[in-house]
Amino acid sequence: MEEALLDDIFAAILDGDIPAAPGKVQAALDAGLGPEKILNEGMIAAMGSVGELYECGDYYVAEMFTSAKALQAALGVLRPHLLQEEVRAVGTVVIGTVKGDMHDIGKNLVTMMLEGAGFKVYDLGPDVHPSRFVDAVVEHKPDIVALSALLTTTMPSMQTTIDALTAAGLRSKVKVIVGGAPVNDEYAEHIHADGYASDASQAVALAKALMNL
Ligand code: B1M
Repeated sequence: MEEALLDDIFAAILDGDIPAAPGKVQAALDAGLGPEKILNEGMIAAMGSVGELYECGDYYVAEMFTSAKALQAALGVLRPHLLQEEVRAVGTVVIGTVKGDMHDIGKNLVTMMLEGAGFKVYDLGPDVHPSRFVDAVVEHKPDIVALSALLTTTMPSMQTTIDALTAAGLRSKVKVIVGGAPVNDEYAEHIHADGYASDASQAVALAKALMNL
């Protein structure tokens, strides 16, 4: 029963079935499946397969895009179940996917989990130029700047964003954390970020640790 419900979600996202995906998630919630299980074993697992199909040439960008839309539609149903009650503002984060990179699903999940943990989050969206990060730091005075990148070709934009913060005299005023599929601890160290998180829960743990919470 549980497996069948997760398979339905997996299939709806893999097939890019935008109208069906939210209903499949609702059915799993109604049957008592936990939101994190639905997210990890149904939705994110399906996106992993989408990536594999793209890599071997069975899917094109259009299919990847439709699957992403189906996941986003399904996330609308899951969102309230992933969020805990906000108790207090524990810190402020400016987040964005770096310049040249349109992938925003992972970044949106990180945003959602940080908000759930009580952070005030300013989400600048995808494809964010370093100067926009600088402007947002001046405007919102965050404790943390969180950078996401999904492409090996856009990882260097993390470095240029950090360089822009340094040039603007802001680097010492914020902690910079980085994440996204091709990013790792070594790269974070190499660009002098303050930390790397492999997924949304780790991003929350890292943000809390940097705030000494
Ligand atoms: Co693209 N894409 N894509 N894509 N896409 C990948 C990333 C790819 C791995 C597919 C593949 O070849 N297997 C590949 C990158 C190869 C590489 O560079 N190593 C790729 C490519 C090549 C491309 C294009 C270049 C294709 C083309 O046009 N020829 C193009 C680039 C466009 C651009 O950005 N300039 C492109 C386009 C697209 C779509 C627009 C169609 C769509 C994105 C839609 C959207 O995001 N709104 C898309 C999709 C959907 C994917 C895959 C299939 C799925 C990504 C995703 O949403 N995963 C992806 C394959 C894959 O990842 N297996 C692929 C689910 C998400 C929950 O995971 O984003 O990893 P993820 O986020 C995780 C963690 O990484 C982490 O936490 C999240 C939650 O656990 N995390 C952070 C992320 N950000 C963080 C920030 C933090 C901390 C943790 O802050 C501290």
